[in-house]
Amino acid sequence: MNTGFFEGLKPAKFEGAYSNDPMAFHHYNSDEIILGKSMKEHLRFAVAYWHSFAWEGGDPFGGPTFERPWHPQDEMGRAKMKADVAFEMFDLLQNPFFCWHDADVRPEGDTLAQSISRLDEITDYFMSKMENRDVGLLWGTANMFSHRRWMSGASTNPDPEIFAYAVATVKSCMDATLKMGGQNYVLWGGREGYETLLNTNMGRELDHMGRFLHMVVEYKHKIGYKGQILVEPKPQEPSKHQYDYDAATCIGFLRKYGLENEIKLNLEQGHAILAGHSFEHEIAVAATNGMLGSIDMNRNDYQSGWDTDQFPNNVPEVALCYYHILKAGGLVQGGTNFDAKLRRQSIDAQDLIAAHIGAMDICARGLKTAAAMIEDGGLEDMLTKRYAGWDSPEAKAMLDSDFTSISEKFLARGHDPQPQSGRQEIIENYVSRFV
Ligand code: XUL
Ligand code: CO
Repeated sequence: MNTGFFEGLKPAKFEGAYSNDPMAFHHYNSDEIILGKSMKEHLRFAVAYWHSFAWEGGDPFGGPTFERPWHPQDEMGRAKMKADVAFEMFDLLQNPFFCWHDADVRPEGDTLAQSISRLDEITDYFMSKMENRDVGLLWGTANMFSHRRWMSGASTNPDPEIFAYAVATVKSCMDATLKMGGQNYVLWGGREGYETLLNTNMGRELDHMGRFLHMVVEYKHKIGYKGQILVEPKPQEPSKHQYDYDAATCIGFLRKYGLENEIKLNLEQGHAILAGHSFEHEIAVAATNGMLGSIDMNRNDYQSGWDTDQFPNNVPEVALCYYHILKAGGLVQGGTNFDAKLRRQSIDAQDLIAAHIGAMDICARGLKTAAAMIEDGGLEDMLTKRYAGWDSPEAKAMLDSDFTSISEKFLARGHDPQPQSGRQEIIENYVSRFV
């Protein structure tokens, strides 16, 4: 039975760039072929359960602004109503995937055993709804940051009993992800970090986190899970210092603990900004190290300095992200998860749908722009020319040589190399022609 939450709204259709209908797709045309694959296959959109259905619209200065029929979220009947509404939204958007944390989808039990049995029950309920629909799980994850038990961390908690609680929690979420055919399992370490070094043994905590991730990988193989294991970098918020600061830090950590062939990265636009990077920087760092897994697409408010998790609306930014994703071979098993929430004044059901339609359109424009730049080949040509000096056999041989021989030969040549323009403005103008 339909809940009626989205009453009056129809499945969004592609109507083209000049349509005046705010509830239609203007750019996202799921079956349109771009560089040999449909937009749907390239972008692999996912709805984030936490922001769309679990978040109640509170902020540090005020309580919930959303009044949803599934509130308060403390009872399984209403968790099922929330799931009914979620799948009604998926019917309207035709998004191929969604993502959840355990805490988004089921109320916390009185014991961990009860929480786990509720997760089993609700994920069975999801599966019954997925049977006759074209929607899958992009990733599952455990919320090990909201409840007070996690305040000093999960795998990095000074209390070994909390470490054990974290193991049992992640095990149950991995089991549910496998059961649902989830393509990835994500670990974001919201409280894997610290507030002050005065009470923190950093080396010990890092070793515990490394061992914990090894156990995740061991369990993955034990249960025959074929999905990707991903960690999600973020520099701070909620912890003052988070161990998974950015892509480069995570890669260094994964290499140190011998996990570089088992774990990839889930990168988020807003987290990149918090770390003082651009999103394409993070994507390029992961891609260049063979560790690009998936993306959380959103945007931050550049004025506030917070992780505001807004829906994306900046085509030039998004275009450069997809340019680097396409260059790296695409999202493959990953996807584009809208880790984005409404503003707290956007209280209507229609706002939720419109936010996703707009975000899907922005990503479609970004993808088309990126594909056009790839097809034109201008950026690649400029790179080829810039590094052309390295194509000569003498230059290549230098990389197999040593300091003494390179110095001697260079001095013998008596050459005075002249600086060459980086042509940044010309290249930026080139990019602007496509956006
Ligand atoms: C928090 C964040 C999380 C992760 C999943 O900033 O991005 O929602 O994506 O735990
Ligand atoms: Co995220």
